[in-house]
Amino acid sequence: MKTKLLLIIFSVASLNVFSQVTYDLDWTFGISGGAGDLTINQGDTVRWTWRDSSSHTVTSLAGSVETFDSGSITGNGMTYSYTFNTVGTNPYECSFHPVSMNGVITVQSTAGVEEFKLQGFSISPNPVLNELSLNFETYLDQTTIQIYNILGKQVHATTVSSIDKLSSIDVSHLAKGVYLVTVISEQVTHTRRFIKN
Ligand SMILES: [Cu+2]
Repeated sequence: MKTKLLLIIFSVASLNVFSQVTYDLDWTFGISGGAGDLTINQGDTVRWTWRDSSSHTVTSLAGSVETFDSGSITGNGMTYSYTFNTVGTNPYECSFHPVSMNGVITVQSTAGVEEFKLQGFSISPNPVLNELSLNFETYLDQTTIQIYNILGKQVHATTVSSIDKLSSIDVSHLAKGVYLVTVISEQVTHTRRFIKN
């Protein structure tokens, strides 16, 4: 925990390294009740893609911190993109179908938060008997760890909201053999091979 705090304080000097991300949302009937919701960072873009042939809009509602309106767009595969620069919430809807097409884009501040990108990782020991250690170069935000056997069958999957530089997985229950451990974080994927004894 102490390490994480120090990293955050240290990173205030490097705010501009934040990379912008484009998020994709399908835009069709039934995108409501949370399906149209996203939480993004300041400077990120949302791209809505029309998934039917009806006319729709992407229109911010009163109460949105930003004002945006695609106007009426018709055609499967058509898109509308908007880049969010203001921190806050943005309820929006299709003005033709407000009940069945709506959502909320929540924009988080990037101030004071370092972007910790997965830049690969090392594992030890290899071969492993009981506990596989994963060594990351940085602390990571939301991260998924998956283990696949040689046949491509997933035998382990965990997703955590944050992960320390050194983490371990209990693999004592796995059969002897060759496995792949895949780590996915912020749309970056890295895989390592290990042998379970
Ligand atoms: Cu619509």
